[in-house]
Amino acid sequence: MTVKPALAATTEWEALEAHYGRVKNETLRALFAADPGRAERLSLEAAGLFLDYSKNRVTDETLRLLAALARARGVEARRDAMFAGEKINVSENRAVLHVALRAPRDWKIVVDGEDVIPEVHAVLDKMAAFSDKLRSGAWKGHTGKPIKNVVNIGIGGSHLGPEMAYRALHGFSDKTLTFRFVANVDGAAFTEATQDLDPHETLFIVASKTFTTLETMTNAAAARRWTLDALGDEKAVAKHFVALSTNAEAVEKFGIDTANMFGFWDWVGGRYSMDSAIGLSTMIAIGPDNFRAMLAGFHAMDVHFKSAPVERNMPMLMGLLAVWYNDFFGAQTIGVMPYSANLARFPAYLQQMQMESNGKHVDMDGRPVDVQTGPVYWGEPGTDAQHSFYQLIHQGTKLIPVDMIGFCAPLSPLADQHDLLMANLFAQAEALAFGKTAAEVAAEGVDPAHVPFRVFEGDRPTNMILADRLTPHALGALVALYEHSAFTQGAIWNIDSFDQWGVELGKVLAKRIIPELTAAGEPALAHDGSTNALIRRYRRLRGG
Ligand code: G6Q
Repeated sequence: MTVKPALAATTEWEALEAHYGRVKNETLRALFAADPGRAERLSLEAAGLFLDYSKNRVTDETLRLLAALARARGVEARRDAMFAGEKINVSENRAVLHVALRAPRDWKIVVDGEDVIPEVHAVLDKMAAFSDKLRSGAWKGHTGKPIKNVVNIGIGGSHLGPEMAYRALHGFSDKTLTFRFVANVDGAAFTEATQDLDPHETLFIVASKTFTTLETMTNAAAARRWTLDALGDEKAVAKHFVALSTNAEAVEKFGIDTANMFGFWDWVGGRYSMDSAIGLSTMIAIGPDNFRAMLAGFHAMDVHFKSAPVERNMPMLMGLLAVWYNDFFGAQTIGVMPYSANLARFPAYLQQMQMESNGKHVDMDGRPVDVQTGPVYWGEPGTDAQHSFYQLIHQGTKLIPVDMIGFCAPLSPLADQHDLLMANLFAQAEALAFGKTAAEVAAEGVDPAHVPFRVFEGDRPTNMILADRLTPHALGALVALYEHSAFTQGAIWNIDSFDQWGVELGKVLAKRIIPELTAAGEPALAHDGSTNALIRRYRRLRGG
């Protein structure tokens, strides 16, 4: 394998640096005034999504240089390697094939000599059969009652996607069923999720790729006790527990019949797994047809990402703009503000996807990276966020590029309110970009002493993403857009976006402390002084 040159020393990076020096003080007011065709030229449609990226601090030259950077860094070649099933997750020696999870039956993707598409569809068919049975009431609990409650137990990649999708697609879901999502090992999470549920009518989905994760296994054990305390028969587990995992042996050991296990593969990363078996709760909620529509949305974006040239490639453009702000403007974060109450958990979902993927300090060859990598992603739905932290975005001293997401048709019957929502969305992007000058403030008759407080500098960049409606298809396309944007960023930085050693460490460390909290007597503690004192304090005060 050829070792890539350090990024900052490449011709393309140096060209961007020089260009940044020339354009950093260009204003969006001036760029728009000089170029009536800007909005039309700097926007595009793909997979049912519309992206207006004209309110970014870029010129045509910036975009040309960013595209040149993408080509020089081999983004397209790495993308093709991913679609071809090559082991581009080098630190784990694994293929990266979430794109296979939504590929149609007639696709072929070969990993280690085997076409994975038939297996993908076999699992989807098994999930569909199970979902239909559960939704129709044909799947009965141990005492013959139909299942009314579905509790997904999982954490991280086995939780955030299902929870996000359930809320996003609530309008499409079966309202006779109750869904709960338990992740935290804090017993309050399990207790509160189950306190009003009847064990006779409750199904637990234990979602864990490894089936060894402390939080999930602990909550699954609590669920098992909760079920057996009420039903009093080991055999009840078969009717009240299913598993989503790659680890059949551990599933069997837990006591779940592997007939009730829905599998996936090591080439599906946790944060890229909401469209694998991990999406079973989503499929039960919205039904197999809607789930397949969601997969079609993902796939439509995959096809676009795979085939569009860099300059017209929506995920690549979003990824390149993220690099532009992160590495040249020194922006530390990217805000994501969905103007949709249903997308309340979308920023949290994206946080994991982006930050676990690109929060890396060494490149693919194990050398320290020489530029800043993954930005912090964060956000909240608008309009709520406008009344909390938008102040800092508008008038603070930090540059925060913002992705704004809206839907043209409402899901709610309160259509007038949707107009208010969208008016706010467009107004915020306009205000962030163009601000308000001192002259404009003064012209409103404001006391001259107060004018500075009311000035908005503008030039706060936004991407505006619009879809027709928040449907399963649109959600799939939106998630895939961000997956491939993360991919593009990682390829530019030449980092492994698909490992997560930082998560693995945490999984190991807690195991050492657990016995020290509960052991009888005074255990010998060999941590640092701070950790030793915290453990002793906790032991003193932990109560019964
Ligand atoms: C995702 C991460 C991490 C993982 C959880 C749960 O990419 O690896 O968030 O999903 O730690 O892991 P299990 O599914 O194995 O329980």
